[in-house]
Amino acid sequence: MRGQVIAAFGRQYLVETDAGSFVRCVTRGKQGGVVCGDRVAAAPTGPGEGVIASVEPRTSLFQRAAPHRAKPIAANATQTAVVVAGEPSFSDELVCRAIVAAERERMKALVVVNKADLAEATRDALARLAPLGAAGYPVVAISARGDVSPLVERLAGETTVLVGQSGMGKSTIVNALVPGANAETREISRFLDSGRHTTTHARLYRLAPGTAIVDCPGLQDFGLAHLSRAEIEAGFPELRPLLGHCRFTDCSHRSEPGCAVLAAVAAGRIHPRRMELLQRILAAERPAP
Ligand SMILES: Nc1nc2c(ncn2[C@@H]2O[C@H](COP(=O)(O)OP(=O)(O)OP(=O)(O)O)[C@@H](O)[C@H]2O)c(=O)[nH]1
Ligand SMILES: [Mg+2]
Ligand SMILES: [Zn+2]
Repeated sequence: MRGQVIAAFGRQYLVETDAGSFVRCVTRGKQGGVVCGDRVAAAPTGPGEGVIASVEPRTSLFQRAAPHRAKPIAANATQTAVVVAGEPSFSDELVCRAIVAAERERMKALVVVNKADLAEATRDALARLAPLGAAGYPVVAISARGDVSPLVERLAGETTVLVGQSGMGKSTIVNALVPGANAETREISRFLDSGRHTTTHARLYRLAPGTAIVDCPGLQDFGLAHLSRAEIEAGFPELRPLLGHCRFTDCSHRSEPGCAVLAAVAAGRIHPRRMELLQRILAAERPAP
């Protein structure tokens, strides 16, 4: 039988078959490496149970990575929605990093500012996200407790991964979008007395044929050790037309004469905060030899 992995917990996988049934699967031997969203072929081993025999080639693999350790998040997704909120506070560097990882996989990306009902904090959050808006990314304000329609418009026909720091309201958004999803949110987890991160594994929910969202555990960091210097630079779309136009081919865009990127910043065509984030990320992930 063929199907899609809709949840991955350790080495256990929940597979939704193309026929519409749910099968609890394991992998045999040292295959591993199965990710939420993977399309798989599985062999039944009992009622509602099976073994994953093979994984189909992926159209995308959204992942973060520490040096020598990849941390896959979701396979075959077409879009990343980074969820932030006015409260608790968020890191614009983490947002930027997640978007760079999405760009690497040719996925679309947008930022969702949740908790729009907290008006003052939301205004501040939107102001901090202005550089991303200027770079061309949609920035959509919603309240998971109220109106989520500005987000719904962006989801049609896509498989969207909801990522972000803990407590931003990803699972609350899922519950607003998917009747009966019952994703665990902070209130429920407090009640169950579980740990700090409310969501513990990625889970795919179908909204309509061809439209799905993936709820993920909260992230505290977003390593990009799997990306080259060039891939990190290309993760800033406003830089792409300039790359290769600096006087020196190995230009670091810090202080070199004839730097096309610094010229664009000086001319106000690139937001200085975006440059700052690029340099921070490059310094952390790809220190110059
Ligand atoms: N005021 C307000 N609170 C919200 C909104 N959406 C979510 N919250 C609250 O924010 C808290 C965190 O929500 P969750 O949905 O559990 O957050 P999460 O991003 O899934 O967190 P992790 O699973 O730990 O990554 C809960 O107390 C929610 O009730 C909103 O639109 N407005
Ligand atoms: Mg959650
Ligand atoms: Zn340069």
